[in-house]
Amino acid sequence: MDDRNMETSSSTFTEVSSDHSKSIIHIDVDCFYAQVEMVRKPELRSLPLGIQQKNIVVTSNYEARKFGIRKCMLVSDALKICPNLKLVSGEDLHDYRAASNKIFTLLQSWKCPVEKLGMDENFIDVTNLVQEKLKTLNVTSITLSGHVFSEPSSECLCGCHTRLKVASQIANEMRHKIYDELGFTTCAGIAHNKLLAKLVCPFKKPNDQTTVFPEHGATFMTTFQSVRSIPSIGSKTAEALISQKIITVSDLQEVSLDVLKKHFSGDMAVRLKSLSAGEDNTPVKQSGRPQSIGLEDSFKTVSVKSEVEEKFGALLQRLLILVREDGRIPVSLRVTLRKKDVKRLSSHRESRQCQVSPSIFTINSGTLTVTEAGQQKLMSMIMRLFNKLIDLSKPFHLTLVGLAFTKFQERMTGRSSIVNYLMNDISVQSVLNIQNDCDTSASSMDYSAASPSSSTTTDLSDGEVEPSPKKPKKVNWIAKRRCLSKEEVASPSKLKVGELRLNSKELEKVSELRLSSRDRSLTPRASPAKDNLSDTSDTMKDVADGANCDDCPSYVDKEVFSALPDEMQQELKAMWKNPSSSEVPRSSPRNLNKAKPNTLLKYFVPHK
Ligand code: TTP
Ligand code: MG
Repeated sequence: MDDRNMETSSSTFTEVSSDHSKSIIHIDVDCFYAQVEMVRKPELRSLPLGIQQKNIVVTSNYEARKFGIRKCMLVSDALKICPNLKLVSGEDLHDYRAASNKIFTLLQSWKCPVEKLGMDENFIDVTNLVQEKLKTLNVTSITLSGHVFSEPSSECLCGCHTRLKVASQIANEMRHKIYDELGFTTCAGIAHNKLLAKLVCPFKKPNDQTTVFPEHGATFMTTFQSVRSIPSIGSKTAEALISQKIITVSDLQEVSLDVLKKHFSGDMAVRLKSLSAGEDNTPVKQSGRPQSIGLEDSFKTVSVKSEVEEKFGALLQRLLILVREDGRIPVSLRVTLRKKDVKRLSSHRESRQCQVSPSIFTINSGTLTVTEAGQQKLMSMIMRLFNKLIDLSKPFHLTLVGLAFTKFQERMTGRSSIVNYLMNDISVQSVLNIQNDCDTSASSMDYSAASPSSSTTTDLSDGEVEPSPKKPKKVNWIAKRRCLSKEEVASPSKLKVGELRLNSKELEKVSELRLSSRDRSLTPRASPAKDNLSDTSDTMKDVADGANCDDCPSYVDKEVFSALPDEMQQELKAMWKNPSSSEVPRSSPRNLNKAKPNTLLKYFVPHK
């Protein structure tokens, strides 16, 4: 600790640590995969049970843990210490994902923000719910449910003790409901921030809960022997800290901010100090659908290209099933490798990603599918990325390959968006033209914890920086005319892009019918375009007239125009009437390639 000025943990962070206003619960399912199997087959409950992926026991029930079975143990080692260990394959993640989703859905019934973290963990911000409950509770009678890391020495003036006690009651309620409705026992951590709630959660495992009060945050943190125990410290940061002889969380508390700043950015140094003191102001972000869907396969070593290709092929097959279940259209693909590197203390991953043309995917009867040819295209993209990551002129040794779709096309936007008309039931080949082979990411390192075997990574973090898909370079429009029946026109969802194909000449012309983002609202009442009309009554008349296109410009195909939904017709008419109502400058055919962000053009691509 030569290069370090000693500093007390509280000296720099008193301001942050005085904010105890939040009440956060972290819930983790006990021996998750094993419980899913035991719920499915109750006879497994009384047996020591291990969940096997390849030659590894990824988890085991608590009966097996009595024998010393630990997560990620080799099957051979596990059987040595527990010959009666019942092994169940955990390679198919379907039921685990389904159980995970059920728990997440159940937790949402408390109407608080729920952030899903991996398969079996959730953060719930119950701050508002606690406040609501406090209105009806007798404060003096509120007791803490479960355990406490350490009894508070004196009452905190901000009232956080009472709030956290109420939160502990809510956590208890949640855990009981999960058990009663889904059959899973869980652990919970309760604290005024996510960091402490997560770290205190396993304090009394299994099937119990623990609260840590703010005054004990820093002390609680000193119980962790490795800086790596802090969730946001990955292996790279840990390595950098260890190289400065900062090994335990206490070491991190003691090192001065100035010393840290020599090795990390200012923000990072401050963040590290805060974390070491048990401070964390990151919000619980309501989870939506995962930002990426991925799979990884780890193995002892693979050094031959054809074997790598085989591994990727198998991963791709499984990944396509996940993507089909998700339903969104991927537009970006990431390949990850873990190279065996004896020189480094820890293994490291490298990734590359490229954009994927949505035309690879089609939607048949609402189901996302990929043809054989599409799969081959994906495989060649994968191998191209692989070639960029590996210098094939030299020997290589891999211990993991991973595949993930990291960006998805949003199929729906705002209620009044023109996109809705085009995107409902859309046949994907009609959307953006995104280059297949454009590698957009520099080689990047991924320091998230490696899973011992195939695993699903549903990345929910904001931290992942991904390049946005490039805007279409070329936008040609497609010719096909068809007049829809009245019912079809009446139902925008039935108006598929495939039925709106125009010929390229027409499209060049129609492209001049700019729809600025401001003008996306299609109802005459809400449309700024309409607001600029000199004669509002005409517009209203047009609505009544339906597909009347007498005043359409000559180049507009009336058949095609009549197939558009009424609201879209109104908007187009409004713009023909008053071109200046649109903020977008009149585009020449040359400008077709530069479709404005919210023009119709954006939603069409060359016919393949
Ligand atoms: P954990 O919550 O780490 O473990 P667990 O729920 O099995 O046990 P605990 O009672 O200690 O919480 O992980 C959740 C699931 O993720 C686990 O059941 C199996 C899977 N898993 C892997 O696939 N690979 C891994 O390396 C680990 C640690 C878990
Ligand atoms: Mg768990």
